[in-house]
Amino acid sequence: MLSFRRFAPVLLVSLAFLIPPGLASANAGQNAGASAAAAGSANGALHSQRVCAAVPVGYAACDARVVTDANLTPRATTTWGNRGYSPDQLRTAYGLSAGNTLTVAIVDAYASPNAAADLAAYRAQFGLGTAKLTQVSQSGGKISSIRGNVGWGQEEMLDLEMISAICPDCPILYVGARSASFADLATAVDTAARLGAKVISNSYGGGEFSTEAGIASHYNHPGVAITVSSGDSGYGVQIPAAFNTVTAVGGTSLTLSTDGTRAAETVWGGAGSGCSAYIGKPSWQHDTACSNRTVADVAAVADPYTGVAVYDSYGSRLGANWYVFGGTSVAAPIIGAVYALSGNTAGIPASFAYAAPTGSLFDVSSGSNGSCTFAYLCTGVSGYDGPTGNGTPNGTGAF
Ligand SMILES: [Ca+2]
Repeated sequence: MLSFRRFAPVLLVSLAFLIPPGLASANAGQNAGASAAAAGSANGALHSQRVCAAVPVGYAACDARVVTDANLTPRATTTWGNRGYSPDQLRTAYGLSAGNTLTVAIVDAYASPNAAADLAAYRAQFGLGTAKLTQVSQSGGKISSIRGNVGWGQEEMLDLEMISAICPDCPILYVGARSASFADLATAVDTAARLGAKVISNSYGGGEFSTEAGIASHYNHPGVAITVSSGDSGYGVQIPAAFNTVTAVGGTSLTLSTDGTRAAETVWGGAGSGCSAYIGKPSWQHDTACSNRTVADVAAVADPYTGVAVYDSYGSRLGANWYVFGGTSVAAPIIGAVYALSGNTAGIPASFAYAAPTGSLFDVSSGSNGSCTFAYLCTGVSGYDGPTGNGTPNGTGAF
């Protein structure tokens, strides 16, 4: 009896891996439905776990979530096995093909010592060719001066791999901050711009505070598209997504048709949205419920239960290096790479989605990330809404 009790949970977890490859999309669809039922609770009945610890004001946490078993142990496998969307699936869903190849920077705290090797393994699995990867510290020095951190290291791999998935030929610059303080992360963003990146993707955030405008200036680089995850805690706003010179990227649940095109895309219950407490409204935003900056501008897939494949060996055991990740940390680099494909980063690129050609964005119009006084701030509605902004990519025309 004792041995049965000990083995039963293991059996259940093992069975969960026996989903036939052909059912991966159908499985994602089922999961999306269940996730919608648990809207507003990123820790709902289905299981995923944040990979970065919560932090005090003035610091950031990464916005990545890993799919886990019922005990919140990450579900890791030794092969991809069609678990989590592949580069081909993401590009097909969003109508993307080869395009421009602007240099994309990723800014995160800390660094994974296995980053180059793990990125090579991911790209080999999906036939993406050799990465053009450069890694530097927040001051532009050696990446070896930046210490490792498993949670942030997984965030780094998610970011590097999403850029690779959407724009395989884009050079990638990784800039590692020496801590998760906004002071250090902001320095890393300035360094990324100084070193010539035309896109800077940021998949992290922290609570707003009254003197945050002092940080905001570091996220203002005209001529560079700066994408930022909107957060994974449902309705509510965090920085740097709240800064009005960045493209705030919300999150969706994405399901695919049998031909690989988008079957449905709805608001992910964990996506952040709402009105900034301190940052003024940019001239291109015209929604009426926020007198200040409204989050978000656009969106992409973020629901862990319709999540993406990620390869990471730094946080894994026994060679089980394939994971499924979600969080708006997935969405920010996807949108960053779409800007790189478009080749257009003039001025403040966050404004582009507000003047997008007809049909160049998919208008998400269902789902919710919480409750709010003005419905569009926390609900997918026709036209602009908080959780998904102006919508998700249909090609690169809106970017
Ligand atoms: Ca909408």
